[in-house]
Amino acid sequence: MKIGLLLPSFVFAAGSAALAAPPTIESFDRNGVLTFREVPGALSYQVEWSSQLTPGPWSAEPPGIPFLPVLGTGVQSVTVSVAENRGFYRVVAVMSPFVSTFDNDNQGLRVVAYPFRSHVVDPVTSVLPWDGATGNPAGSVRIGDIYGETGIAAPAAYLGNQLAFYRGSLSYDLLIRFTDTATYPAVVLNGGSLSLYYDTPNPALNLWQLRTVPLSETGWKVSGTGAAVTAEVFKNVLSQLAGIYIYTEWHSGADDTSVDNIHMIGP
Ligand SMILES: [Ca+2]
Ligand SMILES: [Ca+2]
Repeated sequence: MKIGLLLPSFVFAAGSAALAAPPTIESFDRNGVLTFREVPGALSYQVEWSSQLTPGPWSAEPPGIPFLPVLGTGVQSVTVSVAENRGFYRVVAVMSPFVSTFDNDNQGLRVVAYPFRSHVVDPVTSVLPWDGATGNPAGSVRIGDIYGETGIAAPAAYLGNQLAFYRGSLSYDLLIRFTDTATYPAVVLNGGSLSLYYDTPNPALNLWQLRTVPLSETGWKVSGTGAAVTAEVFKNVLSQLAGIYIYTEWHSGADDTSVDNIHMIGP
């Protein structure tokens, strides 16, 4: 999974403006010194080139650079060839997916009390029970009817600036044992000042079911108003995530829900 772009020409490169998508290009001078800002969650970077902006194809073969390590310094510079009089470069981040398979513990997730179609800045959380006997395969988390609206919350490593996952997806396996047979918000992204929610029909009862939610605006709604979400708002929330919540409350009354195999992957 890769993201990011940069579009300066080999020769018309000086002071190229960065695009909105990460990793952002800070500068690209006539000597081929290309400086870009690193993104959270990247495993490595590569510089790709193409003779045309769209549709590519893009290649990391020379004069591209197939591997650049993460320096963790925020910004790094590399030198690329500007000998050729045509083409474009871009920097691509190879993203590390977030994965929770709950083999041995709850992996830092918490139970969260959240009004799933509203917004709370700092919701109440509590310890998430780990279930070594149940799972897909065994090892999962299991949540009862703890709060008025109950879900599970991702740990801090999933939060902050996760814009690099834009156009990726969040998926998980869910097993519910009680249902209202109703549509509820399956996932919430808390952006600090507002939340976005993604409605889905109820899962089937007593059956592990894979759910995949897009990390792009289509299908998401704004907390409180229920308004559709623009790309700008979605990317803004993804760039300052204060919470990711998976709904486990599919019944008015008792709940007993298992969750396994959470994957947040890039595009
Ligand atoms: Ca498992
Ligand atoms: Ca309930």
